[in-house]
Amino acid sequence: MERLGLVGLPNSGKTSLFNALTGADAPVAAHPFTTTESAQAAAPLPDRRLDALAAMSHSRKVVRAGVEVVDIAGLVSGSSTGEGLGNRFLAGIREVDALCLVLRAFGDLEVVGESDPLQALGVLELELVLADVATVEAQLDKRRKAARADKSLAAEVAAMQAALQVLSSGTPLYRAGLDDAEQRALRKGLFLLTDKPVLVVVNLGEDQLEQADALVKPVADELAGHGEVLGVSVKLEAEAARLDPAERGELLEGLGLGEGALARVARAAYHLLGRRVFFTTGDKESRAWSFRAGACAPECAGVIHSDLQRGFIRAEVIHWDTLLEAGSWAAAKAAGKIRLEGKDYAVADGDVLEIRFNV
Ligand SMILES: Nc1nc2c(ncn2[C@@H]2O[C@H](COP(=O)(O)OP(=O)(O)O)[C@@H](O)[C@H]2O)c(=O)[nH]1
Ligand SMILES: [Mg+2]
Repeated sequence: MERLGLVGLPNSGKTSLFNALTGADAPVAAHPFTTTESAQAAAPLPDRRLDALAAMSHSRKVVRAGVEVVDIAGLVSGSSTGEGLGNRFLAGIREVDALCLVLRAFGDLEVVGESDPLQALGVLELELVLADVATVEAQLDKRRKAARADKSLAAEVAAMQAALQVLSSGTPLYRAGLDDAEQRALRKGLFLLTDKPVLVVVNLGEDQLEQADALVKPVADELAGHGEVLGVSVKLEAEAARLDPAERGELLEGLGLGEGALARVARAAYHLLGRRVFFTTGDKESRAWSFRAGACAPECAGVIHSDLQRGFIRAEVIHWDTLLEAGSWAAAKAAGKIRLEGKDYAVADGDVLEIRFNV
């Protein structure tokens, strides 16, 4: 499972968000370092398409896709040089696949800390950038020497030089628009922090819901499309998450929050990680399977079981909404709505599959 790391200043609401996304019960408190070790848990991906398919098939079981969320211990100004929990947070960040920056906008006199999301973004990015500068500088000379003997390392050295130039101007690599080849070259030899894709949660107070757009916009403008920015009242959503589904729906709809922001955060994270889902559905279970964006039918079959990939013949495919309209697999088949696809078919997010195979 891919891993999403929550990163933010103390008391920004990371642990509250972690609990709300994962249904965990980690201690939340107004102290700078309540969390000293990284906690991790799976966040199921809410998916109304899957719920609808399960209802159609009268499935006895529903299995969701998900991402692993990691609550990374306290980052403060100066962390890159050992302040606060120092380098411990850096190690935590190196191990995740994408970052979720949690920026505090809520005001609360009882909770120490600033309520300026743009300023928090600046502090976080600076610490991450400084740590990356140190990593690249420590390796660049060694690689240059190695590249003199081994010409195949030239691209890697060039990518490192380009990265160092970006970082030295204070810019995180996720803002630099590096091309795929450069990114691959960097990932080969270095464990950087800012080369990961980024999602930003602006943590709004319950009293700030009406100003949400005004509070989110400056952060979105600052990132200029290099990361998705979502405004979330984490505390409110965390409280809602503890209710049963009917009550939760009522509360969120009543506040004009629709299905709630947690579903949006989970989905944005999922897409950020380059993951998509296809479904299988039947009376035994309806299930969302996670696959790599762009994968073809045999690779997707392999997500279910390696035998299905090895012995892949064809995939029976229908998009989830077409299947729902038909009312059942049998009805869709009778109406000629089920397509037969071969091994070059690129599976789409939301496809329902049945694999024909022979081993
Ligand atoms: N008023 C208010 N308090 C919040 C909100 N989100 C978090 N808090 C409080 O801020 C404190 C720190 O939250 P926590 O999730 O532990 O932050 P962390 O240090 O980033 O993990 C706790 O007392 C939370 O109850 C919010 O949206 N509104
Ligand atoms: Mg915490």
